[in-house]
Amino acid sequence: MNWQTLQKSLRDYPITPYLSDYPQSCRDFSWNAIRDHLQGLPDGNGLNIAHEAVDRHADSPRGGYLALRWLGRSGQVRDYTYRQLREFSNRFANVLRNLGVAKGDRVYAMTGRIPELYFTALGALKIGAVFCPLFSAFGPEPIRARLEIGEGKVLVTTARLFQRRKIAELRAALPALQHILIIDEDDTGAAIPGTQDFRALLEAASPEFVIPPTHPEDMALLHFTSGTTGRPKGAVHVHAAAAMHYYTGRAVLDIQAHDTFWCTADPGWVTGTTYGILAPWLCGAANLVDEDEFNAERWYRTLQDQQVSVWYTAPTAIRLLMKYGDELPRQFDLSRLRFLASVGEPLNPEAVVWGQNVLGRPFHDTWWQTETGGIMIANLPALDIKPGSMGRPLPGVEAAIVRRTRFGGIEPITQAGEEGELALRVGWPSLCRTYLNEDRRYRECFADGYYLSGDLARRDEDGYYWFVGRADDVIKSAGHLISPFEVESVLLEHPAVAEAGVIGKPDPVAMTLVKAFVSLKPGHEPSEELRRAILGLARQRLGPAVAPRELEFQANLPKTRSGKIMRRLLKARELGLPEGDLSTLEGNEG
Ligand code: 6R9
Repeated sequence: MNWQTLQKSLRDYPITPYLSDYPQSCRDFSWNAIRDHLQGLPDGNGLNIAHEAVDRHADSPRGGYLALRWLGRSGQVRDYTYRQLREFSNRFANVLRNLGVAKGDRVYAMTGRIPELYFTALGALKIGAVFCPLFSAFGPEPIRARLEIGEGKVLVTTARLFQRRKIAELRAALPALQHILIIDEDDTGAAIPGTQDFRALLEAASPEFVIPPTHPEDMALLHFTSGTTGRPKGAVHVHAAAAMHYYTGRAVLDIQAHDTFWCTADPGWVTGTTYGILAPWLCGAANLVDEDEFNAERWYRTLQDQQVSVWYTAPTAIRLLMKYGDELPRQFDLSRLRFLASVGEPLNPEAVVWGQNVLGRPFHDTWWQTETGGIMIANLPALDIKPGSMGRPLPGVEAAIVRRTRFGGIEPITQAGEEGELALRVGWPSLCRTYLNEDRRYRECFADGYYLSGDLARRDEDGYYWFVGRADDVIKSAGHLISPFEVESVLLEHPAVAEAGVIGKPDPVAMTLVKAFVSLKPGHEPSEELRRAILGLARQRLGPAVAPRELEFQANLPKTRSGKIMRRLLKARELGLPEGDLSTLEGNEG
């Protein structure tokens, strides 16, 4: 590990970062001072994220600057200035208003990364509706569940995804879903019955829109996340979160107004919305969006040709790039890159150093969650990087390592290096306000004024936090959070499956792969054909992002005496690890 190189690289940082003195920023910190950077709606009408992200710049001398550069899959480029973004989002706000969409109504988008997605997000925020992104690689079941829980009133999607995800068939089960707006991305001109044409509506709508009064606590974003059990959880975020999106954009990612910023995450996940839509615009930068999926050469070319200066990506992508070798990036001029950051899963120290040696800059790991609404812990530009560590809490954020006590409280662990649950003292502006319709489940995440993250971590003697693992069974695969329960539920739909247990199995690139274990109903025998049929069903229902990659038959799955599948034990056996406490295992009377 070349730790010296990393310290030197920070001294070489070419400009003064926004946050340049960590101890002083911690001492002087106030959320009110951060909020003062936001403008607020005219005439004291409150706070609206879309106004802060776009309209405020459109009205300023920055109005003519590049806000969004979209790179299409087959080489198209479309540019939008802040003024144009204001216009398109105004139009979409009017489309929604004309459809009778009201404050608090849920507007879903499942589109892939195309410009209309960005107009949809901003337009929905402008009218006070709630923007809810869905990942385009979700299959019909995750889509249905999320539309149902959020009572989606409007769904914006593309003609291709509408067909592929069989949305027409879901409709009968979704009484709240009143409008489906279709983006005809191939310009086929073919109308789909029961839907409306997004582009025609946009064109017909007025480009003038006045954002109605918005309270900072009004619901703005709904992001679904996964738990170990139960249905997906709809994390409710409010307009006040804009302060955090802005602050972390500046203080962690060091996005400055002259930057070209590229976040590779899809807006179907929280990173792709917070940092792929909102934060760069809140910071007044040019936001680069690539429609295409991962492709090493295309990515390096994009970094070079688009002169990306700040880049936010994920460990799986970095590990893939590393696999393509060091020669490829050396063919490109990456000298404009100033700041590289990573999120979503543990970033291995080799990847941090590889960034330094091969791309010219180290990767700065950052930690946060759907629930926190913004980055909480990071290797900030002003701090030396400890490769392998998530970094230190942001000024204004109070983190702790705790142990849960028997009576619902917590106990701090003050000893450096000791493992416990990562907790955050409540008080930052973007903490999700509840899980939609599941306030009890939400309240279970809190004790003694702290939000309990469900992650296990350690803090070292220098105050850096190190990720240890999840405290629950939730799976992170290629940066996507997956509920084993959601996968098991679909496996159980197969007529031959009696029981299902799903675990994350280590993988050198994706971190973890979803692996399923099933036992069969009497009259069914394991076979290659059946294995393929069950995996095929799962893929069709769940989509490629969620479906298991591997499936193993077992005569009986290990269960507790109350009948719960012991995923922990399936995992220990799969990995050849100690089986731990087996006192609750069914059939174990000891
Ligand atoms: C932003 C996002 C949250 C979970 C989180 C943790 C894992 C995120 C990480 C990390 C190790 C990091 N995670 N960042 N693990 N190092 N730097 O990813 O939100 O999808 O809700 O996932 O991801 O387990 O609890 P979300």
